[in-house]
Formats: sequence, C-alpha cells, structure tokens
Amino acid sequence: DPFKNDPKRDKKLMVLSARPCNAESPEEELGSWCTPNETFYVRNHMWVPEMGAGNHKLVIELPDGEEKEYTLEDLKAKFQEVKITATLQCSGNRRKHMTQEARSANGLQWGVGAISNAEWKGVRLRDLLADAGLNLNDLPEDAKHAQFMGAEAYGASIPIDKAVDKRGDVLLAYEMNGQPLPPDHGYPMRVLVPGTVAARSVKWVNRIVVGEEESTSQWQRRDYKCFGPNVCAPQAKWDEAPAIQEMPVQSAITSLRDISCHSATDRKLLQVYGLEEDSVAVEGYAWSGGGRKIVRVDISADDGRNWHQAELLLDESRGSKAWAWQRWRWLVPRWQAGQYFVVKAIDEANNVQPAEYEPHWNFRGNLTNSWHRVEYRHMG
Ligand code: MTE
Ligand code: MO
Repeated sequence: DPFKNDPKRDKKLMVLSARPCNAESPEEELGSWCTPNETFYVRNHMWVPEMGAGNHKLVIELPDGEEKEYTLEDLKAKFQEVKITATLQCSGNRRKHMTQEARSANGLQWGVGAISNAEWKGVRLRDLLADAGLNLNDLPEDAKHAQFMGAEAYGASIPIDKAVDKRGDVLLAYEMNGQPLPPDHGYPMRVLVPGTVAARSVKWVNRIVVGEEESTSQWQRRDYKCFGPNVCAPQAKWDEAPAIQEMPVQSAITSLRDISCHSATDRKLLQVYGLEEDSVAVEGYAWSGGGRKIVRVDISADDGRNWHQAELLLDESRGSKAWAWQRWRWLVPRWQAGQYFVVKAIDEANNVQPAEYEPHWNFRGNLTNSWHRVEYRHMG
C-alpha cells in the first residue's frame, strides 16, 4: 500500500479526494493571518513518501554535471536562516466557480480554500547554488531552469532568474509556522517559491538540477498550462503553451455574516465602523503573484452596481516582497444588503480581476480569478 505513510488529518479539512489526499481549508480557517498547519490545504498527486530526516539527502546538480549533497543539518549549519510569510495557491483554486458560472472545467472542484498562508523558515536556494559552485555573478549560458524532484516522483521547475533573484526569496523550507514541516507539506524539506503557482513548490525535495531545460515531468509539460476558451483537450498544443509560473490577482469572500447591535461582541465591531444598526460583516483574502502588493479591495453589496472599499487589515508580513495575502473586512447596514456580495482586488501593477467567467474559461479550469460573487441570506 503506497499510502501507508499518509498521516492522520484534521477532520476540519474538506476532503475532495482521499487517495491521493486533496483537501481544502474550510472557510472558518481562512480567516486567520497564518493558516494553522493542521488545516492548511493539502494537494498531493500521489502518496506521502517515507522520509527519515536523519538520512535525507538533497543533491544539487549543476550544468557541468558537478554534484553536491546536503543533509538538513548541513542546511541549518552552513547557511543563513530566513523567515518569510508567503501564501501558496493551487492553480485550481476556485475551479468550482468556473464550472458553475461558465462550463464544466476538468479537475478537482476546489472552492475558495485551495490557498493558505504560513510563515516559512529555511535557507535561500541561491545560497545553496552558490555553495554548490554556481557563479551567480556570471551565470553559465546553459543555466536556464532550476528543476526540483520530489521523493515520490513529482517534479517541476522554475526559470533560473527567479531561482537566483536576491529578492525572489526562493527557499528550501524546513519549518512552517514555527513547527517542523508536517508530513503532508514536505517533511523534512520543500522548495518554497513565493509569488509563483504552488505547483512549483516541490515537497519532499531530494534533487535540484540546474540546466538548459524545464523539468520533463508531466506536471511541467502536460499540466498547469492555460489555453483559450475555444480549446478543448484534443486541440491543446501543450508544447506551445507556457508553463504557469507567476499568478494573476485574486480575491475571495470567506465569511459573510449578520452582525447584531444586540450582541455585545458584535457591538464592538459595529462601533469601529461607526454603525449603530444591524449589519452584515464580510471578510476574505486578496493576493497577487510575483510579490505584487494588493493596493485596493472593492466590494459591492448589490451585485456590482455600487462599490465601496474594504478595510485592509494590518498583518506582519515578512520577506523581500508582498508574498502573503492581504486580509480584508467590510461592514454594511443590513438594509443595504442586496442578493449578492461581490469582491474584486487591484494589485500594485493595477492588474484587475475579470468580471465574467466564460471569456476566461479554459478546459483545465486553471487560474480562475473572476469576481467572486456570494449570495446573501439573512439569518433572521
Ligand atoms: N510536491 C510534491 N512532491 N508532490 C505533489 O504532489 N503538489 C504540488 C506542490 N508540490 C505536489 C508538490 C501542488 S499542485 C500544490 S498546489 C502544492 O504542492 C500544495 O502544497 P501543500 O499541500 O503544502 O498545500
Ligand atoms: Mo496545485
């Protein structure tokens, strides 16, 4: 049984498939700045491989064929430790909305929870590559991609520029929210590529190859790509489409609830917003790829006719760029609440989310980021 090493999992996770385990974070768990390790979404293509921290070795191979090995202890002893906050988002996050609002898209039908945020500790990939002998100041011509191999055979790659960027913060991570990486998230170490589709953050990594080519794995070459809305599986020209790396701007509503002026705790929140009547509180996340900061979150309580700006909540973000999500909140008097709440975010490059789903439909349902619309039901 290849799944014999799969860990016991928190019952709060919403399981989409058990073997391999694919489970999303429930909406209640997406409200905190860092998602608890137990309820951080899980996306496994196969089983959780058997890993011993003591005998685990990470091999780095350079374009000239030179190899160097590192244990977890080597990483901790030889390199500067770095802590960053970063959000991981699966390219299939919100695929369910694409299926519901446009047409059926192929893959796991994730809601808003194929995304989570954590504080990661590890060492910089660029420091390792330099130690292994790669000349970062004058990269060899044939150093074009960094390929990552996982112990269970999953693999992916990123462009070398991201891998060695001083402000790219690509890590070999061994801690998550102050704990050793849990088995589901890559124990004893994973690659963490902030700002990039989570498919490139290879778990249980045991080999890194710098070379001319992208990873030859099916997840680099025959998956995690986008096509036009007219293309279905038989017409897809996989070799011509670029592998998804940086992600587009995204936002979603994770909580929509009635707030009453008769409740003491709710009253405190109402006061902060200068409201003295029963209201609706709406909360969620916004995030963009490439470390692009979220500069504004627009929210509507009447299906997009009138817009307001949500409050951007303050959190302790760490890292060279805005790798972590922006949480937000907005309160509106109940009488103003129509049938649908809608959210859209804007990042620092003024990228916006599309209003419609159909023009962005792609048969694999990747990168669904159209306006998130949630029906409001008064609790009475
Ligand atoms: N790494 C390995 N070795 N095996 C995998 O199946 N899945 C990838 C990526 N890294 C995967 C992997 C995908 S598609 C995603 S979305 C993220 O891991 C999920 O990371 P998480 O399970 O820690 O949330
Ligand atoms: Mo993913």
